[in-house]
Amino acid sequence: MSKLFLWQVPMSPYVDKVKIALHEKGLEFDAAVPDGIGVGVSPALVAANPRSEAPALIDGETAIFDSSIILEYLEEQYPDVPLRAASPAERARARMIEEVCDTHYEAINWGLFELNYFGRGKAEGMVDQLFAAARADVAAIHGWLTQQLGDAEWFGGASFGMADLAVAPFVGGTEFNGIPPEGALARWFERVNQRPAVAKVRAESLAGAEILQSVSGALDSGLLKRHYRDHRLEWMVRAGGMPVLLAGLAADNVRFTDLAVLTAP
Ligand SMILES: N[C@@H](CCC(=O)N[C@@H](CS)C(=O)NCC(=O)O)C(=O)O
Repeated sequence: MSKLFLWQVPMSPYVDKVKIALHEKGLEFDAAVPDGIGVGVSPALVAANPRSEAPALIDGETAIFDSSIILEYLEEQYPDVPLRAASPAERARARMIEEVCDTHYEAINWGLFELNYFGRGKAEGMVDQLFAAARADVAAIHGWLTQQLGDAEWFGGASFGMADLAVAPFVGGTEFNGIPPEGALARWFERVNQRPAVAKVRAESLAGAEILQSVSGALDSGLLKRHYRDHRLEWMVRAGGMPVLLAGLAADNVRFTDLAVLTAP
């Protein structure tokens, strides 16, 4: 078996989901950050992922993109340490939790990063309003996650599993942006961070986050265009940030998915 390889970027919850699963399964892998994320296209990344996003996993001749699809692949290809629950109903529940985190939850964290690290909303005087919207949405998502957890120790019930690794990076991202979890969710977050795989990935993510201190000027200099994909766009509009979005489009530091990338050389 050739060694697995993962394209990664710092502070990506999607990348971190995959890394936690790889460590939990005891799979060795190399990882690298592609050139040209955020502007331009890295031919090496696009060869593995025509969407030009991390994570992308390379396993010998097989290249896979999208964290959820990668997790399914790992579970099927490397079943020795299973991370899925035994029952179809529990598996479905874990997938629903993952879906909510990948879409609605990620969009809020995205907004928080925009405000905290990319200076978005200042020129329009909208920072307080957008923060308030983000706080309210975090409270809603954390409330829902707390319900999902119930009295159980893990999102997967009695044992750690896919749902736990699918939630942890997002709660970490929110905490990094100044909104820590509370109550049962906070106790779960403490527990989950005691797992060596989660702790290792979190430490690497936080170390990678240092780059954020130097990126605030990247939007102005044209070095970075932020990808307003899917729910991120919805979040900004719903939070009242239409003027922020329009300013970003005018300044050309906001971008949408470019389908030409699918066939980029
Ligand atoms: N649905 C994808 C989303 C992956 C994604 O959005 N990755 C971001 C990093 S968090 C990325 O690589 N963006 C590329 C860019 O901004 O150019 C997944 O689950 O893997």
